[in-house]
Formats: sequence, C-alpha cells, structure tokens
Amino acid sequence: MGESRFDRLFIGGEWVEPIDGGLRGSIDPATGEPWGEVAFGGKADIDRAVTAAREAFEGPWRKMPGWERAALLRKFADLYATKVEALAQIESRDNGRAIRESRGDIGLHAQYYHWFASLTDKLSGRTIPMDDSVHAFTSRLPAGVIGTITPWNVPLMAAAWKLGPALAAGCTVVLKPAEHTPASSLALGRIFEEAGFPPGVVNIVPGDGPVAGAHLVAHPGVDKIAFTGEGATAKTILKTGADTLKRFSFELGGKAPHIIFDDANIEQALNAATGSAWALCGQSCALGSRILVERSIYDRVVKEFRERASRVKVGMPLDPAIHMGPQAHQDQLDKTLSYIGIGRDEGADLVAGGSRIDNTDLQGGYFVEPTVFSNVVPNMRIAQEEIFGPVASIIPFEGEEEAVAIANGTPYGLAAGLWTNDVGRAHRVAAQIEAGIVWVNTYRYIRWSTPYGGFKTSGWGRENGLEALDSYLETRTTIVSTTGQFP
Ligand code: TXE
Repeated sequence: MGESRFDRLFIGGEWVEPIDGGLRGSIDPATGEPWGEVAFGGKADIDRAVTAAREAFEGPWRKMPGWERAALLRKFADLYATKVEALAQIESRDNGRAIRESRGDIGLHAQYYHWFASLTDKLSGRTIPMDDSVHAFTSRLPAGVIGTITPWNVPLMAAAWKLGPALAAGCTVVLKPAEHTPASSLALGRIFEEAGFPPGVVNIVPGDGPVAGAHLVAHPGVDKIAFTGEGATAKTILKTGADTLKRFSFELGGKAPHIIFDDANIEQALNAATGSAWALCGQSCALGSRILVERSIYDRVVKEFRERASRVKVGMPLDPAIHMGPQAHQDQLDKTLSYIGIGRDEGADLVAGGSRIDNTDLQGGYFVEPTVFSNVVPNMRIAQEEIFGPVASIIPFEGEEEAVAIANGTPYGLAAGLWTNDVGRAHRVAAQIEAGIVWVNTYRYIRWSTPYGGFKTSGWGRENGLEALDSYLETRTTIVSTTGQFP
C-alpha cells in the first residue's frame, strides 16, 4: 500500500477492504473539504481484528523472548524516525496542526518506542519471603489483547503512548483512531509491516466511536481498553464494557492552571503561558488554559497576552511559517465559538480575538483567532469546563492560599504549572496541587520516562514511565510447597 493511501484496513498483517464499513472522505480542516478517502471499519471488521490480535497473542507474540520483541520494536522505531516528515505531513493535513509542531512532536516518538523496547527483557517479578515450607514468587504477564481508542488532536502521540508499553509488555493491539483523523494511524501499519511484526500483533481499524469503538469495548475477546478522549465518552465506555469486566485506562480532559507569582521570571513565564495557550490550536488536555496571575503583575500579564495574541500567525497548517492552524473539525470549531460566546455572556473581558477567521485566504477552514479573556472569575464556565480551543482565561489571585484554592477548584486534575523564583514556595505550592503532573518554571516538558495521567476526573492510570508498562501487565503469584505437605 502506498505511503499516502488509506483506503484499506490493516488486519492480520494484510491490507483489507472493510466488510461492513466503507470509504469516507477525511476532511481537511484548513479548507473544510475532503482530502483523501479513508477505510472505515464496522462491527465485523472489529471482530476479525480482535480475532487476528488474539491469534497473534496466543501464537508467536506472548511466547517470543523479550529480547526478540525488543529487536522488532527497535527496528520499528528506527524506521519511524526516517518517516517523521511524511507522518507529520499526513497528520497536519488531517488535523490541521501547524507543521512545525507536528514535526517536533512526531520527531520524538521513535524514542518512546526505543525506551519501551529497552524494558521488554526486564519484566521480572519478586521473591516473597513467607516461611521455609513454601517458595513464593510473582511473575509479570502480558494483559492480553488491548483495544486502544485514540483522539484526533494527537493521533500518533496517543498511539505511541499506548502501543509502546503494550507491545513491550507482550500484548497485541487493535488500534481504533478517531473518525476525524484516521490517516496517520493507518500509515503506522506500513511501518509495522516493514519492520516485520508478526501478522495480527498490531491491527488498525478506523471507525465511528459509537459503532466500531463501542463494539471493541464490548468485545469479550479484548482484555483491556486504553482510551484517550472526553470524560463523557469514558463513562459510556465503562458502561458498554461493564459486562466483560475488562481493564480500563483513561486519559481524559483537563483545565490546567498555569500560576504566575510576582517573584517569577515573568518573561519566561509569559513565553510558556502564551505558547501553551495556543499550541495545538488549544486542543490538548495539558495546555494551561487557566492563567492564574498574582494581582501585582496582573495588568502587565494581560497586556502582554493581548500583544502576543496579535503576533500569532494563523494560517495553512503545512506552511512552516505559521504558529497555529485551524480547529481540527467542525464540531470543535462550533464548541470553541460557543464557549467564546459563553465567556462574553458571563461578563469576562474579551481582550483579544473572539472570532472565527474567514478571510479570503482561509475561507472555509475552521480557523479561530487566538482569544484572551481577562477578569475571569474562577466559577465561570470558561474557567471550569474544557474548551479545547485557543482561548486563555486570565484569573487574578492574591497569595499562595488563593492560588492553590483556584488551581484545585475544578473537577479536573491532569496538569499544572507554576512560576516562582522562591524555591520554598515552589515546593510548598507544588505539593498542594491536585494534578498528575506539576511543572515548576517550565511547562509541557515530558518524556517517555515520565508518568502522565490525571487525578480526579482527568483519568485512571498513567501513561509513559514504568507505570505505563505496569498497566499492560498482570501479576501472577505462585506459591510452591517445598515439603510436599499441606498446609
Ligand atoms: O472526543 P471523544 P471528541 C475532549 C475535548 C473535546 C471533547 C470532544 O474537550 O472538545 O473531548 O472530543 C471514540 N465507544 N477531548 O468528541 O468522543 C472516538 O471515535 C467507544 C480531550 O472527539 O471522547 C475517538 O476515537 N469509543 C482529549 C475517541 O473515542 C468511542 C482528546 C475520542 O473521542 C465512543 C480528545 C464510544 N461510545 C477530546 N464514542 C484529551 N484527553 O486529550 C467515541 N469514541
């Protein structure tokens, strides 16, 4: 299959036509027009993908020595590294992300696969002291067939975060990418094929969430669902999968506070806070969408946000000079514009942006101006709910106690940032933040080795790091009598 053909599903090591799905035009969010035909699978396609994954799991994969799995994963990672540009072009085309961002993000993925490859032969258990009459030990075993359901904002990153640890653990996978952005995930299939993975270890079936996704979730042949997406979808998934009592991990939304104290390096803080507000066009769960600013520097920060918003270059995603592309799809555009309306109605001050960009060059695309609200009150909906658009809400605070209270005052708990030059304050405040990751004097810096996931409604479990590997393993305890006697 050609690099840029997406009209087949990848099942059991073969490129096959959908049985009960079909072809669908994938929309270019920069124009609103279809840019390519993508195969969508239905329930029967999910069935055969799960069968292929099960056969691969029971057959070659779980029995393969760890070092051999590692060699395949490394080969895959090396090939992946040679295809960063092609993958970035596909992903930016499909989800509208600025190409400079896609290159930066996708350029790191090979390291995720390499890092998990390095763990495949280190899945050791423990010896547990009991008494001389028994020898007790644990073994770490792959969890089985994994259904991975990924979102449209970062399809390849979400796949790397799930497939790296799942394959390293000895699991097999059915990957169902989001319906809005399936193309780059299908391109992954070619790399797995080229790397020589046994058929069925990785299967890729784009499809509609409530059809293909729900069927994967309910499938008795699937042992675990690894999901990234919206909290409401996670609740539906839990109900759909309840009868099978399979395992679940959830990476859900966020409303990250980005706290700036007046003793911080303000220039650095502003670079991070403005960069993070508009990266991925605001479509990432860890972005600092609430900017909490100490009252004494509030006016300065608002002024800087306004000025910097006017300097953001919005344009066609494949243009290397632009900073921000369109929203990834029509529904997200509508959601963002509706929240901008809500912010206005709630009485926040709109200091920058606030509209769709629909000029001649960008007509038909889902472009929104970088938007800034000031004088946002913590209980306003724009400060409580995930917008997932380029909308920054700047909230004033007085002192540490209030900063912490506002930071923790949403149902979310994924990420947070704080800026201060007082090391005591940095530790004091970080220790009180209810979030799975807290950045101090930096923001959005993560690697394959750093666990990532949410407190509260932001998720279950952790991706990346040793914790991610754990989440694709089962522990078996074996207790052997050394005397042949019971008990
Ligand atoms: O997410 P969904 P959507 C948030 C963000 C965004 C909102 C809506 O706020 O505005 O969610 O995005 C699959 N059974 N995030 O609607 O629906 C679907 O096909 C099984 C935050 O796209 O959760 C896709 O593959 N699967 C987030 C995946 O779920 C189902 C990233 C995600 O789609 C399904 C994305 C079902 N019943 C959105 N329904 C983050 N944490 O970064 C849908 N899906």
